[in-house]
Amino acid sequence: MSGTPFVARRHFILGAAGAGTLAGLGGRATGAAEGATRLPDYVSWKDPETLIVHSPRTLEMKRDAFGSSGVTPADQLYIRNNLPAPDARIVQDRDAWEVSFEGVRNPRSMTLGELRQLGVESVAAVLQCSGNGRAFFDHQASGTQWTVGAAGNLFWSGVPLRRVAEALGGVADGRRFITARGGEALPDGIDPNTVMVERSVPLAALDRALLAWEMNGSPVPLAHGGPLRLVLPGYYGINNVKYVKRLAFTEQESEAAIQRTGYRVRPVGQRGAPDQPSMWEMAVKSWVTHPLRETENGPVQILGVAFGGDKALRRVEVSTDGGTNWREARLLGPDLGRFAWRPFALQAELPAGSHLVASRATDAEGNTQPETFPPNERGYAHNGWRDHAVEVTVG
Ligand SMILES: Nc1nc2c(c(=O)[nH]1)N[C@H]1C(S)=C(S)[C@@H](COP(=O)(O)O)O[C@H]1N2
Ligand SMILES: [Mo]
Repeated sequence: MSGTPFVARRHFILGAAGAGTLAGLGGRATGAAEGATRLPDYVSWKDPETLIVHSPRTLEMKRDAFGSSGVTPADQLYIRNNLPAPDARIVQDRDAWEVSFEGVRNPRSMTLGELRQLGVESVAAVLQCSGNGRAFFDHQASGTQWTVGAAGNLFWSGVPLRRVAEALGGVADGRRFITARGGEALPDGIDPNTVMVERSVPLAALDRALLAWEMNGSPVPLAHGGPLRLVLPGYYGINNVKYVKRLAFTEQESEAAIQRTGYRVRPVGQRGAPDQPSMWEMAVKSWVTHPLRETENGPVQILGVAFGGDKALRRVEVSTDGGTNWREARLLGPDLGRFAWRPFALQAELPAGSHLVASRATDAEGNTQPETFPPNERGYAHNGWRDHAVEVTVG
């Protein structure tokens, strides 16, 4: 990479990628030469240089912003809100936040202050939107055109949900799902089921569910679900309900549209229905984060991130010739556990010309990312390695 300072190259990418511009929303602007990126007020504390603003409720992290130290800084983490975030007053007195617990033997509400006394655990986990990679499908799936940046690796701490259930007499008989509802204010005059964020996951997830009040060492920011968020390591983002207000062990899945028909994997052209697979456990995935477009002739460190999803990560391989030859990459830093991602590096020599640089991860059960991933109506769950590869030109 001699000759080209990293910063200069990065700015080239920023300009070429076309940072989203939102007029009239207020918030922080970069003033930098590549054009102002305006952040909505509720996320004005984020780093505009590292984010693409798709809409006021959907912010994506730029591909060149993923570092190689394993954790995603809060101010670079993507944002996905189905509804406007609640008022900032809810994080003024965090310990007063109340959650109602149902489907336990002794149902009642508990405050965050009480929950803190029940127990505490910490976990590193990938948070990834179901539609991360949607932009790589050819069928123009509706929804935000995320490439790789609707994902991050975070440290969470909070109380294991199992401890809370135990403190409330245990899960009631016959309950098969954990159902969590977000604390957003709902518009008047319409059926709540059509708009509310309420998700159900199988009760088996109780062995990993955390009610988290801390993210990366700080109280969970409102934008990321503070004061309290349900964290389900290994499950897609949608199940990680922010500002959780009601937590119920239920016999059936939620009747909310976001559960019944939303986040269902089905063939292109079909409507969502409850008998189709729900976006629950994540699959093995990886992507290259450097180099992305151009690099100098000579040795280069190919960098990226890889994770097993619901399973631990076993290995990641890199190809610089479009998938003909693969070499195992080195996993960097500490193993942060089954649900975390791992940065990887491979030193390569890239001769002048054009190279398709790809990565391909394998989980602990031997599942490897496929070369291609079949389209589905809403463009969920893409982990095909070819579409995630980058075309690098060496000058
Ligand atoms: N209450 C609530 N929880 C929510 C959402 C939401 O809109 N409201 N969005 C979900 C979706 S689709 C994703 S991908 C993640 C995004 O989390 P983040 O905004 O903290 O990155 O939160 C999930 N939890
Ligand atoms: Mo999402």
